[in-house]
Amino acid sequence: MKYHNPVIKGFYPDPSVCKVNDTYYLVCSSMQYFPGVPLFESKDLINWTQIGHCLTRKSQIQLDKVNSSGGVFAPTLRYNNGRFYMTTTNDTTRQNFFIWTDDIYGEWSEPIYVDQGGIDPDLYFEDNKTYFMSNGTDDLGIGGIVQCQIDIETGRKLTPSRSIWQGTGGRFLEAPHLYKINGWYYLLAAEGGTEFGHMATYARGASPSGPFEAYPHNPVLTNRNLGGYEVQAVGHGDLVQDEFGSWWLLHLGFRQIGQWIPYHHLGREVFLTPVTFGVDGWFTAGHNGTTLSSFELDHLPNDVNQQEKKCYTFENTEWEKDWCYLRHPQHDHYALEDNKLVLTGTGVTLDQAGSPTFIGIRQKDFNAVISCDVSLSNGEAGITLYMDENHHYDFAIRKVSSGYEVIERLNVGDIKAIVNAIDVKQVNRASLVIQASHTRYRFLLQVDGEEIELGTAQTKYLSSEVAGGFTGVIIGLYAYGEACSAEFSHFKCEYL
Ligand code: 6LW
Repeated sequence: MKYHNPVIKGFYPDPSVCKVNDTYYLVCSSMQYFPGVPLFESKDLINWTQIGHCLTRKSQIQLDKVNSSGGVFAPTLRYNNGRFYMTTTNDTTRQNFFIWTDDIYGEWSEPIYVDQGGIDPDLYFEDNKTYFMSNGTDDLGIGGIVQCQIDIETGRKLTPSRSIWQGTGGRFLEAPHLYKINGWYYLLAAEGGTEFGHMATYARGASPSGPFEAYPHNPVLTNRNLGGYEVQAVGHGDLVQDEFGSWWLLHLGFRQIGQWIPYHHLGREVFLTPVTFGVDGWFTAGHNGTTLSSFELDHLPNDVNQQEKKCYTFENTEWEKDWCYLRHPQHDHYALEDNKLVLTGTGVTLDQAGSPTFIGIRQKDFNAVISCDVSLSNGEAGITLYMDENHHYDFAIRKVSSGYEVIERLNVGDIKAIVNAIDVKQVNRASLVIQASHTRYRFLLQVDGEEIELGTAQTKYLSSEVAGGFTGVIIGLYAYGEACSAEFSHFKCEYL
């Protein structure tokens, strides 16, 4: 059976997975977007369905004013004694915390904070003990993967924080996950930074607190030596065993725009890579330690059929699952109906690290046709291809003194310009179409069945390599202006 990577497309970084009975559950980081920590389920590790988010209340996570790519960093999802736990970091306040639920399809608890620094927290449960790990510096000032024991009811530290492994010398040692497999304790981590030098490394020991011996052939997984290969930056993974006893790594990676075009704008996505344990107890991963865009494996059940949703509309998506806001929205500015959306603008623009009137869906692939009808009274409303407040392309209709105009605005760093505009006189509605490819977006106004091209813009100027940060392009619908009431209908994002 053959499957294609990524198994979850679009800006869904830092995956963590656990298996309960016959179902796999997976979470990802979400930075400044709300709700936070998208939550998925699967029966086969290949087809994933979002079931909600873990952070759905402002009391769980404070995102007001967090910078782009601040906020919610990597999470870990674990299950112990009938209870799910999700631990993560609010990187803006530098606080590690966890929440829990006894119903993964329901609400999660209020945050329980842990007084250990660093990022990428992990939980490991054994013999009524809870081990909490993160990267950073321990109480003796030693760096590495730092561990303490905590009271899982209160989060209180029960032991000092101690560095238990210092990695293999790569920069940015992070993403620790501890497992007990066949009598050995395995400590998996990431090194090299979440870009082209990214790696997965690991060590093993006879105790949950080490000492740990590094796998002799680290990194166990990296694409850093595959110059020109589309899949790059693989690392930051979590191990899981399937019902047939095979092991897998779900990890992040990104797809660059082209074979020799080292830019990515879709964000870091979720990849599935096979893992093999040797008789010596060490494991290897992937194809000679690399991740491929597809794997053909005889130990995958033949009845697994990889499905992919290609068309997203208002009618076939769910506002609270598929869509997201920038930080905390003012809900009375959003009228979310099954087949239309009415947005009320404010004075907050897309150029501010705030919460403009904006609701978005992750761009999940390169080639797409994005379309929506927009009508408004005042102000401005339309579609934005949004990486952050300094890197977004806006395709909108706006009120001007002579009536209305449709504009193409490019915002790339210090360059913020309306590069094309069409005067639509007294017509206060527009049918907007954006054609997306690997390298370009084309902006077309549909008038009486004809398409008028306003212009095009390169995808690479919305890439993480240009913008920086840890997110990916979000297809946003927005309204701006105190007196702006905008109606959106017939939204469709079709991947080709
Ligand atoms: C994540 C950490 C990282 O917590 O980026 O670069 C953070 N490495 O593993 C956000 O994705």
